[in-house]
Amino acid sequence: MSKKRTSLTQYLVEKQRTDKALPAELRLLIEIVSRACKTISHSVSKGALGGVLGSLEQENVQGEIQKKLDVISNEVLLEANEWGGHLAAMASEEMEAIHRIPNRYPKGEYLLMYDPLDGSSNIDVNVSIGTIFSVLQAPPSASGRDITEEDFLQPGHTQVAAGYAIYGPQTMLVLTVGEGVVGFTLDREMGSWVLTHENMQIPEDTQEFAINMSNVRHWAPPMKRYIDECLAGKDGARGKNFNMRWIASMVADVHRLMMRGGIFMYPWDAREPNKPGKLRLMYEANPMAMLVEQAGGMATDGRRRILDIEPKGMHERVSVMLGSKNEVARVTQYHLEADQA
Ligand code: P6P
Repeated sequence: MSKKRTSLTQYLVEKQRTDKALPAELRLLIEIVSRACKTISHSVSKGALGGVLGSLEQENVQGEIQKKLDVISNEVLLEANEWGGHLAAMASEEMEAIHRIPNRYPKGEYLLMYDPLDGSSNIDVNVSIGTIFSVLQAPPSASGRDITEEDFLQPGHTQVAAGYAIYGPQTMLVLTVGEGVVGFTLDREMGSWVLTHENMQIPEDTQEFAINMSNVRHWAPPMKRYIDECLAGKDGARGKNFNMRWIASMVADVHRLMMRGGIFMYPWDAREPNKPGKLRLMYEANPMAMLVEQAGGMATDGRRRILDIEPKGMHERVSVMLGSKNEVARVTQYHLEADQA
């Protein structure tokens, strides 16, 4: 008799029954986002056969050339979430302004932010990419009026849910509603998300780091100090060897450390000294930081807990160091020591 498999719906319904009940509208939101990710997975997996590869002759708000699948994925999430009555508004990496729910539909209390297809540079070369999402509650002061961008600008510790879908050899959905982290694998034959990872935990120690080493000459001294010690291996200060991975797709690099530990870093660098980093706070760093902390890891910008950062803008960027707690604590300590020097 094969092991009984729990679907995402059953997992969420059972969550609704626990003491920290999962609100019905949040459950609906998660189910709708997960269904949209199935649609995106289907488009991504077609690749060249679906006519969805390649770039458009247009840039997004980040000044990046948009891939066809960036736009398709963004539209899938917009259309999936407009009519449900669970959202007050949405925001996306691919859209400059927030997207309010049209007046023809009922509005709910949640705010959804997402990067519809992160790692776009990997789409055309068949390397894993993903969708990242973050859920906030609209502030009570917003009731009875139009949602504004300011209503989204809440620190990451106020998120009520966060997750990502990774479109790789398997399509997986990794999710937290604030009570640990669970992973679901897409059963393509049944078209359902099946619970396969009931309690994802990040080991506190690791010997594997992820960073784009081609930027080493641009880093600040404490970042160079940490990486130099990793590269020095067992004959150096750390007394152990390290391995390096860099997929250049945040979802894939973070999923690896969610599964086996590791530290992921995208630090400040001198190429754009006025920007704290490349990655976006609201819909990349914050959701990943919530997942990592819920799995026993740590997430900082080199100095501060990411989830405590008070956002100033929807597309604000941030330096990111997250993963195995003891390594993130060490590289953060090096930054703080450098500030004191
Ligand atoms: P680089 C993808 O474009 C992304 O935003 C993240 O998914 C990824 O971690 C990072 O940028 C890769 O940046 O500079 O190595 O190409």
